[in-house]
Amino acid sequence: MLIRPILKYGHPVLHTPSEAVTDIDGAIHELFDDMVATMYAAPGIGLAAPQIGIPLRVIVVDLSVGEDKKQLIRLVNPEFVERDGEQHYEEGCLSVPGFGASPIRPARVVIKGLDPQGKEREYTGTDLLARAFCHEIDHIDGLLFVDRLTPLKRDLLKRKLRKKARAGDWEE
Ligand code: QAP
Ligand code: CO
Repeated sequence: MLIRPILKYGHPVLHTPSEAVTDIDGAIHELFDDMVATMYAAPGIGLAAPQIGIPLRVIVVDLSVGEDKKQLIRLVNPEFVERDGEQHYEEGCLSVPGFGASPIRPARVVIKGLDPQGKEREYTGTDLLARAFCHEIDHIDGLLFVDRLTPLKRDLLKRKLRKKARAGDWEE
């Protein structure tokens, strides 16, 4: 179980769609362990495999940040089953540290995927959990919250982020 470096805005892996997992083998179990350790260490409430440089469709979410074991969700190949309503709250991302913005997200989502044992699981999320699911599925599609803003806000934020990426200036 290793804490992995988190890639920052501008790294190509973050901006490219990830591949579906075909076999849930020991390497995937190790990936889950590393992702959970990295998320808790950050600390964060969600992480996707491309954020640690692995271009696979694997996500972890834990709104309790490790306080409550029952809240840890680990999914391979997650996809949407339903999306309803709208919410507009500020969100952030461990790959875009120090910046926040409010993309429009569904108020409620149902997603399905495979758990670490390969069993199909379905989760319903509202509010923050819905936002976390959307945010992490965006990551495996190569999208960051920045890409979900209105053109004006997006261009302004992207200009700041490109400047930071160029300066190699991500350490907080
Ligand atoms: C994804 O995000 C998410 O800027 C998880 O300086 C986003 O854990 C889930 C973080 C929206 C639900 C709603 C961000 C930490 C953590 C920062 C995170 C920062 C330090 C973000
Ligand atoms: Co993120």
